[in-house]
Amino acid sequence: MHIDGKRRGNTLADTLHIPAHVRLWVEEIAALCEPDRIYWCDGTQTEWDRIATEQVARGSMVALNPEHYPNSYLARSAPNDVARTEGRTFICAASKEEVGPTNNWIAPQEGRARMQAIFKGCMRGRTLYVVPFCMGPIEAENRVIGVQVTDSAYAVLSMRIMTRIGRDVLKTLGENEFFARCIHSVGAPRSKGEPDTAWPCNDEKWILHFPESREIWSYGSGYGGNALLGKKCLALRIASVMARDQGWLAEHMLILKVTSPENKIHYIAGAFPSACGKTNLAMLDSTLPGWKVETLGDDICWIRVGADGYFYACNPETGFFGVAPGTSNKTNRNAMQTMRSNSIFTNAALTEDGRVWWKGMTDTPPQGLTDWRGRPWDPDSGPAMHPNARFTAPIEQCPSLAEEWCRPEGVRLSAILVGGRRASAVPLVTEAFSWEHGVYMGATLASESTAASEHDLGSLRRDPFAMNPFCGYNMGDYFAHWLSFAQNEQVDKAHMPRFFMVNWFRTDENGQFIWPGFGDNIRVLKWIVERLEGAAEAVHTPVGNVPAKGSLDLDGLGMQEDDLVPLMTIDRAVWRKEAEANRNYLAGLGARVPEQLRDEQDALEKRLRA
Ligand code: SAT
Ligand code: MN
Repeated sequence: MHIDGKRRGNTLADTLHIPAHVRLWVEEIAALCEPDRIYWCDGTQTEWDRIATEQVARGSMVALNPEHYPNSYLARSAPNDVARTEGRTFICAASKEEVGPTNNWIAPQEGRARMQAIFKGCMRGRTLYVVPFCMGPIEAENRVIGVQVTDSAYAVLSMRIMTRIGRDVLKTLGENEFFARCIHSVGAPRSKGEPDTAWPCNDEKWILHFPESREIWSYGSGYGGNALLGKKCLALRIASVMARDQGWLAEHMLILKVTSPENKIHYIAGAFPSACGKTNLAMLDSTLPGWKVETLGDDICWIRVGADGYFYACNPETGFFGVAPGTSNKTNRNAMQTMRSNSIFTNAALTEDGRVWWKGMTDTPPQGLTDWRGRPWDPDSGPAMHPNARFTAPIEQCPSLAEEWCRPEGVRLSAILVGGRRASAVPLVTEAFSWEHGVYMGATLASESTAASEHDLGSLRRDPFAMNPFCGYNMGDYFAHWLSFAQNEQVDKAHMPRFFMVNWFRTDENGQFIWPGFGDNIRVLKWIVERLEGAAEAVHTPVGNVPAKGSLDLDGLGMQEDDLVPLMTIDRAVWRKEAEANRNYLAGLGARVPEQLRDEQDALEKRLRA
């Protein structure tokens, strides 16, 4: 393909099927960003190897020891580019009211004008990579195709792990067929003509979403959630709007498969705010003989109602972008195995023999670490890795992967979990009374940060369905959308997934966790499955059904029935406060919170008074 004399595309582009409307759009973006070169990605291993080698040569990545981590790399970010920047993330819908109180808003026209100005010439001296990608299996009817242009090689390499990219995606995209336009730049160097640092980024960051045109403009950051635009930006923020309009759900949920000793299979999705062990639960290593958990996804779940009226879940990604610190062979063996090759590590510490390290991986740090800033580690100068150090690893390498993980039609959902980190009040597991009650549980979901749970309980962070940073429209409308499925004619009401609230984090008077968690969470999943099958007993409480005495399998756990009492008791005084806090929270979300949720609120308060 030919752009102009100076900015020729790679010759590879000649061998790709590039629909004219994609080519034109890329030309338009290139004219704005003025890169030195345009490169169309075909998504092959050869391409990945070459780009990675280039990045190592220019000091942007470190090749890890191939004996321990074949074909894997460590990247170190700029110290001011280590996480998502929610304060700089905007939804450019027609009105502020439409995005609601949980989103930042800029009017679309103003947003566009700003992006045109700030992207002008921002890629000078760099390569513009074109990454055609697909969220969901390519052959799935409801996959979403996007094209990301980016000047970040790290983003290109990461996108190849996290999504389906390249030749096959372009081949399936028809002439004039819709694709999500995703424009990303790490931002111009601060002073003109300045050479790029190992991790270029800009102090000024803008993450803009245009839900109407399904378009994303991201400037100034190379970090995962800001730069891999298929993930949070498209598969959650934009997709949540598409889902609202088209009658499906784009959720921040894991998907797992539970198999019982009798070979009964259930698929379960789960919404958990960050730092609640979502990835660990998705890869749970069962401690109950005969009970098996397999993984389908750890972050994003698209849910659709099938022609048969059941709910079908699908993970639109192909990789994990997981938090590294705390991950070890003790806490998550499957994750450790998954990232043993073909992976990218970001802001981890480096050992003398070319391996990565983070807190929790081993009891004591190895000698001679290089810290995440690339300096010999001095324990007095802070942790060796960044607390948000990440691993990016292909899902296919996960030992606990369920073979049907990428089935185009998805898997039939039996249950939906919602859970946060709660030192008090919330029982180990609570079954909702109804779909509406379950939506209420999701809508009022809250979590304490680790630090907060040690000190005061006041700093409870609200995170409805763990979607607070990811719902691309008004939260009240989002709750209404969830509720609408109970009235949806397409839905088989007898087979809707059942809601359960879980909490692995309740502590005793000494601040110690009461429940062992991790692999023993299978005991809770077992109870849930047995509830679904009408086998396990439950006790009715004002907040939902909790396990009856003897119904939770404690075999081999070393805990007695009495030890469970503090995990299951509902303290009415505490819960009246909890309910009041819920009421205030919902009120703060404004007038679009549906009446039906207020009814659930009233009903809860009434049950607590009775
Ligand atoms: O920080 S990211 O959005 O990239 C990942 C996450 O929060 O799950
Ligand atoms: Mn997430």
